[in-house]
Amino acid sequence: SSTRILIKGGTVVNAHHQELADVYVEDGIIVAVQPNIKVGDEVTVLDATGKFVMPGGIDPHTHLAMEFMGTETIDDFFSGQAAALAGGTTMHIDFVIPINGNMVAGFEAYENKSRNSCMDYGFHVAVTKWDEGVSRDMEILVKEKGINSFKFFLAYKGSLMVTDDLLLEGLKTCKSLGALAMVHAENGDAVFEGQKRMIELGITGPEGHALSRPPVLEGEATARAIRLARFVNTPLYVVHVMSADAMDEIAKARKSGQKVIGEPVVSGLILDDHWLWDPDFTIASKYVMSPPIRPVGHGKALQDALSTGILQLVGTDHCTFNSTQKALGLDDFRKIPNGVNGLEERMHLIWDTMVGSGQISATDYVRITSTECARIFNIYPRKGAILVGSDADIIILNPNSSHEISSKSHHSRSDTNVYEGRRGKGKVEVTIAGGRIVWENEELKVVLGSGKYIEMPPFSYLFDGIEKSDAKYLSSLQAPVKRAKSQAT
Ligand code: DUC
Ligand code: ZN
Ligand code: ZN
Ligand code: ZN
Repeated sequence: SSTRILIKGGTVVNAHHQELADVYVEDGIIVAVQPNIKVGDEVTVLDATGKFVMPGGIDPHTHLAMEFMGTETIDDFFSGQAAALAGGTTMHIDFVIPINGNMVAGFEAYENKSRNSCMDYGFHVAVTKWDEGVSRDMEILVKEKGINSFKFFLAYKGSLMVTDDLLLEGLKTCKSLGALAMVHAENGDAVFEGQKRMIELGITGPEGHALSRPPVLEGEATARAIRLARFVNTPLYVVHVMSADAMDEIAKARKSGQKVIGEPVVSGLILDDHWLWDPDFTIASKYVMSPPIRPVGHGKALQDALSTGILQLVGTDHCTFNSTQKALGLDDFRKIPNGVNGLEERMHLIWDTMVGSGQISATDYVRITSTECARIFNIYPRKGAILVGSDADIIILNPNSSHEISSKSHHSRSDTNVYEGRRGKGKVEVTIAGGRIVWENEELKVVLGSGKYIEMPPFSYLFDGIEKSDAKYLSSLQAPVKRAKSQAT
């Protein structure tokens, strides 16, 4: 049976343009975008008068069903995706963590975890060690498995962290495969030292987390990764940019023409670190993530950078643990599982904070929540657009309605929410994923197994011009200095 939906009378917003138009969907694909589309009675009609019709959100950064810090995230692919759909996100890209360094085995494990998906998804794969097996695995993942990005952790010494020699090998291999290198930019050795310092001072609570890994360590690692990517001449994607320090490095590199992408996350844009000083451990510990949520001022600087194009897209780093899991670190902040929620809240919070406040337009909103992600990971215009032929991943947002966030009503399995009690303008009233209405009248109607794995091809637009600049560099080396033979005696 075919599903046919007509969305009537709304303002259709794409990253490049907005217009009053109807949108007609058949069998999961957008087949018409124009005013006054006429259809028969077998079609489900949604009235979007006075509302915005936009591409579903794409979250470039989530961790569902991840084993981490001695436990596993409370949201798996089912609960995480259901939460996402209720909040207007219709695709996410999760991070495959290798099994004992084995990336293909890790990928297969994530294929299993995501088997019953109710929305479309893709994967990045982390690189956590280096040998010939790794470069072969990277090649298999790019050429056969639909992977076009690899993440390198410069923090988490002793588990996920990579050293500079490994990062350099990884950057070279990414470049040769047309894959995008991503970095978690904090100096892991210095974080380790900072943690020791706090414990020696007797600071064992959640505030020690913030104090042990200050912005300067994020700035250092961001600068280092950017410079090494420039040395290799390959594009770089900096995940979860949390500080002005890191953002300044990205701004400088972009100004010089280097291809560096910066991804702030909702928590870094909106929250500040005062929560970590809360006397109630349950409250303070829920804000523990890495890099840490920063002091007042950083969030606004990141918002400004997003609105001026220094930063390009917004993720969440959704990585949820309930309060009993967070209590693993009751006596030692180093054992608090790192991570906050955001997958369900991202679209609402960014609308309220950035569009509701007048900082950006609706078209910019679509760009930073959906279109830019699709372009970077090379799946545009199938994703990230309301165009004829695009996948029918669509939201209807009512700008005149409002929304309150609470763990009592959210769809994540977590018993807490870092945005508890927050009210904002704008409400996603309908979510259409893969041509199905999955969220309407505050009700989820997800279909297990309907989510598709989206293969992401290599060599995105970020690789344009790299061959040419390499050739220019090489030819500049091929004019050796002429020295007289007689001097060599
Ligand atoms: N940071 C987090 O807070 N959680 C998951 C991994 C990470 O880098
Ligand atoms: Zn990270
Ligand atoms: Zn505050
Ligand atoms: Zn992450």
